[in-house]
Amino acid sequence: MKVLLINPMYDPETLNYLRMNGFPIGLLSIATYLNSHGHEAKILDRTFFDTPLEEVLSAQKPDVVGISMIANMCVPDVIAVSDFFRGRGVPVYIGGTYASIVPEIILKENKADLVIVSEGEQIWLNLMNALRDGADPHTVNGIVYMGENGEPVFTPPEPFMDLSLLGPADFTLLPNVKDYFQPCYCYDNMAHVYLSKGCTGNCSFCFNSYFHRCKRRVRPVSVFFDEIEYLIREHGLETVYFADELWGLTKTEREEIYREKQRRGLTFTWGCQTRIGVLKKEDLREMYDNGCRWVFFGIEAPPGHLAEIANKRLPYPLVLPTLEAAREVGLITNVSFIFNYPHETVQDLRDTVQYMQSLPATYMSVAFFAPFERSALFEQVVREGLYDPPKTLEEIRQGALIEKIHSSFSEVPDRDYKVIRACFLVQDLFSRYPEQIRRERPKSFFWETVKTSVLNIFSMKVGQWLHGLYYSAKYFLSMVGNALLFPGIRRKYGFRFRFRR
Ligand code: B12
Ligand code: SF4
Repeated sequence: MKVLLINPMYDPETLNYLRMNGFPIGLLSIATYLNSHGHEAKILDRTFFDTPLEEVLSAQKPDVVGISMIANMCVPDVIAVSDFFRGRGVPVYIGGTYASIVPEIILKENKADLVIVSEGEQIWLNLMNALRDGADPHTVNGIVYMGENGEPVFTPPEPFMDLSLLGPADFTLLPNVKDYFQPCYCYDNMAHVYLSKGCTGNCSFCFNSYFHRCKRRVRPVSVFFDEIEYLIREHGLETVYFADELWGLTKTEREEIYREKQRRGLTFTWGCQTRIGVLKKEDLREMYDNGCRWVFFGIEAPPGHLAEIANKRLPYPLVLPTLEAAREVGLITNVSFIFNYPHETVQDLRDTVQYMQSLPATYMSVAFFAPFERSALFEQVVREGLYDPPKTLEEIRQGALIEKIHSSFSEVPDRDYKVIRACFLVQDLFSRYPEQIRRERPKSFFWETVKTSVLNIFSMKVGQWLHGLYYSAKYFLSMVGNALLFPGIRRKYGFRFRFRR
């Protein structure tokens, strides 16, 4: 079967970044798997190529089109692409992390022939084999389709696949591999590649429990390194961001990574996201010695009842020593927190601010809680009547601006949240990398960001760049304004700038 897998473009109304690159890893994996089983799959990444769809259709003549919907930031293009192909008789299947949690809405608006829930490779193969053999695709597991009575029908879930059946992703499916590379902290030519999928955690706000069923699986390390080695040798990849939710859970796993990296003589730098409690000081040192330069820890709430709401289950006494150890061995650390938990009080936010300011992390990221369908916290806020969930794709699209508080779940005024978040952002602008990194890469985060933005002019259309510049300037000014113009709010939460941490 001829399959065209499409990564949709961002919604220009909600895209307030200059550019967000990143391999469409899920699509690459599905296309590679289909091709290795006798189908003919191609990828069109509309974040780079806005070739008119008429041209795409006449050049490729796909039997089926697949659209990836990993988040709510691409809804208008998902609709446009789907309407175009379905209007010309080509079936459209939609999948990805976000599509998986809102299949009913997609189907009720008649934007797909079916939605694929969770991991796509095996389900796609089963669907394509069914179509090739003239069988009914609705007999395939892991999909949702519109039943005759106008209600969505879920087929039984497809068991997770054995990841050792997946070979290295075929990057030749992307004609512009280098365009995906970007700077990350003070390191260049970075791309996201994944070694493991899923996480053992069950945080109440996260998509993991539904999407990965709290299971974590690891690919063969040699396959991961085949991908990296190809990207380094053919395209000059220098830095890897592990796209894993929970990197390096066991010592055996970490040691296998280091051994394989050394065996192949690869010297790339890298970073990852993991959990407090997984890594001791000697592990962090080993990571640094093996090229790691940054670690992202999701902390999300201070110890106490907010942590219980988040169901984070962190070993809190280890937070401070882990961050101190990471700093000492030379790793950049980024810790994330969530504001706007249901029923959060002014005192809760004060506690969160004090806790955050007590941590020796290089960066602190703040996100405003926005409920993900099918997560425990989503169910809670709907049950308590605090949240009226989106019922249409248009309402989903409206919810895509991440720095906006779409629904307030707490008694803290929105202005206070915005001011405190802006204070952390401004503080981060002046944060300093650990000494070892400053010696290795004497670059400033602030000036590197400015440089990247300017260089982006050359890789984007002028209109696109001006649009991005307008939003970025607006975002920057509102951030600085919020951080500096409300000293009363800063005092209310005991926020004091800690520059040059
Ligand atoms: C790398 C990454 C990116 C990259 C590349 C994204 C891309 N095009 O693949 C970049 C940096 C561009 C990015 C951007 C964003 N991301 Co992102 N990203 C990730 C990350 C870390 C890894 C994804 C990955 O490659 N995994 C490995 C592959 C194999 O898995 P996969 O992508 O899930 O693909 C499988 C299935 O989803 C399914 N599938 C995927 N696509 C399709 C398509 C079809 C047709 C079918 C049938 C199936 C299918 O099958 C695939 C193979 O098994 C995940 C976190 C995570 N670890 O999952 C977040 C994640 C997907 N991102 C997220 C978010 C919120 C965003 C942004 C909105 C960030 C922001 N705040 O601006 C944007 C939105 C981008 C958009 N297009 O709308 C959320 C989505 C949550 C949700 N349920 O909505 C996640 C889950 C992080 C999180 N925990 O919050 N992201
Ligand atoms: S630890 Fe991270 S990935 Fe795992 S369930 Fe919690 S938020 Fe999700």
